[in-house]
Amino acid sequence: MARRPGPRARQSERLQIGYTVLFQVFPRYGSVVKHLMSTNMPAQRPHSISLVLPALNEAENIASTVDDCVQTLQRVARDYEIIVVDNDSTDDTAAIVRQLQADNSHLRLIHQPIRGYGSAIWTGLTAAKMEIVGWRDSDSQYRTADIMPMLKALDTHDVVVGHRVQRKDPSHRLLFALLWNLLNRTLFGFVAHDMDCGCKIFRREVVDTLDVKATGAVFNIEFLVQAKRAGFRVGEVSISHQPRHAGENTGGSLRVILRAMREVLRLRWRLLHEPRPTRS
Ligand SMILES: Nc1nc2c(ncn2[C@@H]2O[C@H](COP(=O)(O)OP(=O)(O)O)[C@@H](O)[C@H]2O)c(=O)[nH]1
Ligand SMILES: [Mg+2]
Repeated sequence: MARRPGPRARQSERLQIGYTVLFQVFPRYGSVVKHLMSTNMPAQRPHSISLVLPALNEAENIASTVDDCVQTLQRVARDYEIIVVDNDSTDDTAAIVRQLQADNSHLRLIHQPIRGYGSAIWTGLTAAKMEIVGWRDSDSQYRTADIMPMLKALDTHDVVVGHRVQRKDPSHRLLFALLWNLLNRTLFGFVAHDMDCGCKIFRREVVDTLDVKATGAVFNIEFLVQAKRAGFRVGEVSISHQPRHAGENTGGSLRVILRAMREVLRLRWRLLHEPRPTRS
């Protein structure tokens, strides 16, 4: 005997019909509503998620970032963990995380002795225990709620990268990003529009398959290039971006930029000789 749909299913059916009518009559407004629905509604199939937060001297941001993560992960995940990876911050970043741990057993703190954005993220990813893994920067530039449409995109992709369509960084950073993306596209072919975006999620199989060696900012590039070489499907979703309100940007310093240029050329050379990662 056919079972009557529950109230949740009926509500979702009504929304779907309403949306279809709206889309037929006003295609433009329909697509805006579709976008809002996909970003505001919790994912249909909750997953278990590990989110890594690399943090270097983020005392002013870390509590609000962790709170932002908790708000979203509680809604979309069956189980979750937030892993803050700190590199001997000279401010109170680690002490604040320890205080927050008293109220949240899902929050972990890892000390990574080797400095570097990439090594911090890789340490967090390899310590992660859940089915879906990802990272977001722990400054205030991202909204964790943006991972909702990214989770949906994981239905058809293995790796989902955020795309900061309206990136809110100083103009010299935007110019550098343009040249940087051009260089990477020339060296590795197209992988995603915004390879450096500090918000990415993927299936755990990706971490188990790859061995990403870049320890600094080029980690973003190597991670995606290696994922593509291994045959993983890389997709992207538009996300929001805010100016940094507190703490210091590290990505725009001349030292970081020069190191990134050197590292990315080395990466190109290394990949000529390195076999493709194989999926188990
Ligand atoms: N653990 C760790 N985190 C880092 C390091 N460098 C940067 N971060 C973090 O990585 C994120 C991105 O850094 P940010 O300076 O905002 O980069 P930008 O937005 O590209 O200028 C922030 O959450 C930083 O705290 C590092 O060496 N170690
Ligand atoms: Mg930042």
